Parts: sequence; structure tokens; C-alpha cells
Amino acid sequence: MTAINVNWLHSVEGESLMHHFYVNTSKKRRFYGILERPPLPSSIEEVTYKIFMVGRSGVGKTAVVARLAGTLESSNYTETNGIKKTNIFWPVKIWDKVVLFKLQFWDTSETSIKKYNHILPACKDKVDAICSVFSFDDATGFNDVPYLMNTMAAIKEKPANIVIGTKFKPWSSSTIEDARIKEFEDKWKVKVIRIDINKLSTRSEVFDCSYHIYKSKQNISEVMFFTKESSLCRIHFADKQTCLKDSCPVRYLRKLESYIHQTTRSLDVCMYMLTCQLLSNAIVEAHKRGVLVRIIMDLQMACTDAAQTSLFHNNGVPLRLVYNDVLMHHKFVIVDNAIVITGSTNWTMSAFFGNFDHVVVTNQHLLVQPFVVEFDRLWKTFSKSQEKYVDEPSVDSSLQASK
Ligand SMILES: Nc1nc2c(ncn2[C@@H]2O[C@H](COP(=O)(O)OP(=O)(O)OP(=O)(O)O)[C@@H](O)[C@H]2O)c(=O)[nH]1
Ligand SMILES: [Mg+2]
Ligand SMILES: [Zn+2]
Repeated sequence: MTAINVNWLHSVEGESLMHHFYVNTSKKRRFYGILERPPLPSSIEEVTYKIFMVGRSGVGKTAVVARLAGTLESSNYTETNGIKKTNIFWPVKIWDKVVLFKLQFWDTSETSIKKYNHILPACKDKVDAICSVFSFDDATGFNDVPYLMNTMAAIKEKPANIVIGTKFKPWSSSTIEDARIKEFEDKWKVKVIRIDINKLSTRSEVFDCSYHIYKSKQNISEVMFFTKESSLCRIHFADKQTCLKDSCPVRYLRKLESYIHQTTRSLDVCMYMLTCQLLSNAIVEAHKRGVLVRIIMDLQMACTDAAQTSLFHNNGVPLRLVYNDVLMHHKFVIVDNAIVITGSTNWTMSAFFGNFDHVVVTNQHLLVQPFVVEFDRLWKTFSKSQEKYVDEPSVDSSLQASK
């Protein structure tokens, strides 16, 4: 179960909503004008983002918005005059709820910005995201993208960044190599959305825009409590079902799993005891899809029978097993250097199903940053300890009793 499911639109629930977004008789998208919105149940949360399009003249800003809105008709170029506002509604299922995104694109042109002093301030006011557009035809324009993103960095709301490359032709080699795009994505922590005009469906493009902004704007502060009663839920853990209890540990566990599933770049795990198979498998899966996973564990706990150490080791996940005169007693995980999951809870089944324990999840920068620094420090400090496990995997069986 992942936090977001791209295939959800094809599910019964997804299909039941989709007709609101298309004109019945054709495959054409339905356009919603000012004050209009799709007639979805009011229980569905609507999230509005104001997105300001920036990029060189003629690069395809207006064409991209029209394409995403499903209203692209002519390919004749006319410079945009003034500000053009376009609302695009799109539903996405995130975790266990459907969110209706209202993407409000603000599109203008360099000439308009120069001509009228008030256009740029109006576009920047309360903006949620800056959409920088470049063309795969023009390598020099791509060099400008960091500059485009940086000119907006002073805005106090700290807009999210999305980057769109137009005129992408998957079948021919482009002037901008994949390696350069990848390097850019890693450096600036954004995904480049490639627009291939020959691809008829724009679903993944709209999805990428919505989800990318959501991820950077989302405010995470979660608290989970595990109690003695959590043990009652162990029976429905087998089929991964949650019950109606708000504090159902299976729900919490699946939530933790979803954080690991949504990791795209790095996953740092520092955990005294890590025996939970569900979460261990999710960590290995992340490693397999290219996420930079690093795990620090206490050597003695890592050598118990229940520990998943050999699973990590056999899959080539980088490990540091710390053997010290004091315990490596931390329980924290950092997702993409942006989210911290921490608390009293070891990632073991006994902790999730029967201990009094807690977990806090946050993406508050001021809290996350010290964990990032501390993890790096620990990783460097214990750089030699992994060999110890490989050389002497002896297990003190008396340790298992303390689990
Ligand atoms: N082949 C191809 N043509 C595109 C693509 N995107 C845009 N174009 C064409 O490029 C031209 C310029 O597009 P616009 O969207 O008007 O450019 P703009 O960035 O809005 O330009 P200004 O309004 O002057 O700032 C138009 O003729 C589009 O049809 C694309 O992905 N592929
Ligand atoms: Mg334009
Ligand atoms: Zn339950």
C-alpha cells in the first residue's frame, strides 16, 4: 500500500469520479471557468495552488497550460498578453483520502512584465509554486532554470518548484542529455516533467504537477500512540486490514510503511532494534529502486535471531553496526532529508502490538535538520564497525530475551 496510487484513477472509485473531468460524449477534458467546480461530494477536500509560469519567450508556457487543461488547439505562436489564468481540477488519492487539486496557473510573458509594473507583483503574490519552463531544443535555456528558480526564492511563502521541459522527443537524442537532467534533479531536489506533445494522455503530467507541489507544501505533524490494547489488533494484521479504532496499530504501521514507499532519494535509519519484517522489506524495496539507504543499528541487537540484519546485508544495503560500551539506543528515520519519524518505539512487532510506545512524524525543517546532521556524524564516526559484523557474526542468545 503506497501513499499515492497512480492506478487509482482506473479503480471503481476513480472511475466513478472521472466523468466529471471529461465531456461525456468525447475524450475531451471538461473546462471549469471562474466560480465553477466539479460537482464532487463536499466531503472531498479541495486543495488550491497558485502556480506562476516562468521561462523564456516562446518556450511553450502557454502551450503547456493549455495542454494540461485539455484545451490545446492551435499550434500557432502568439505571445501572451497580460495575465492568463487557468484553473485545472484533478483528483488524486493520497494515502486513504481523495484530494481534489485545483491548480490555478498564472501565465504571462516577458513583454507584459516589462510593459506593466504591476504584473510581476500580482503573479508573485501568495504564490504556492513556481513552474520553470525550458525547451529540450535549447540547451542554453536549460542553464537558466536554476536562475529562474532562485529569483523567486526571496518570496516569503517559499513557493515549491516545478520544472517542465517542453518539446521532449523520447525517440531522438536531445541537446540536453539524460545525465544532465538527472544531475539537475539531484542537485535541486525537483523532478523534471517532460512534455512529449505526441503523447495523447496528460494524466501523468497533471498528476506529477499536483503531487510534487503537494509534497513540498504539505505540513506533516503526526503523533501515534501504541498501547497495551494494540495487541488486540494483531489478529487483523495478517491480512493488513485496519479496524475502526483511530489508534489501530495496523493503520499506523501501514502509514510508516507508506513513508518508506514514498521515499525518492534517501532513507536514513538509526534504530536500536529493527525486527519488523513489513518495514524491513519496505526498506530493502527502497534500496532496490535506487534510494540511498543507510542503516545504523546497535550491534548486539542486530545479531539477535529476530533481527533483519542478514536481509539488509544480503541485499547490499549499507549498514553500520555499532558496538560500544554504551547503547546505540536511537529510534529515528529520516525520509528524503525532509521528514523525521522518531519516538520511543523500536521497529519491532512487540513494540507495535502491546507496548506503551509513541512515534512522532514531522517535516518541520527546524526539527528535521539536526537529525540530518546527527545521522551524518554518526555514520562517519562508526564507519569501521560494519566489518565487525561480517567478521564476527556471533550471537549472544541471552540478548533475545530482552526483546
Ligand atoms: N513541438 C512542440 N511545440 C511546442 C511545444 N510546446 C510549445 N510548442 C510550440 O511553441 C510555440 C510557443 O509556445 P507558447 O506556449 O505560446 O510560448 P510562451 O512560452 O507562452 O511564450 P510567451 O507567451 O511569449 O512568453 C507555439 O507555437 C507552441 O505550439 C512542445 O512541447 N512541442
Ligand atoms: Mg505565452
Ligand atoms: Zn486495529
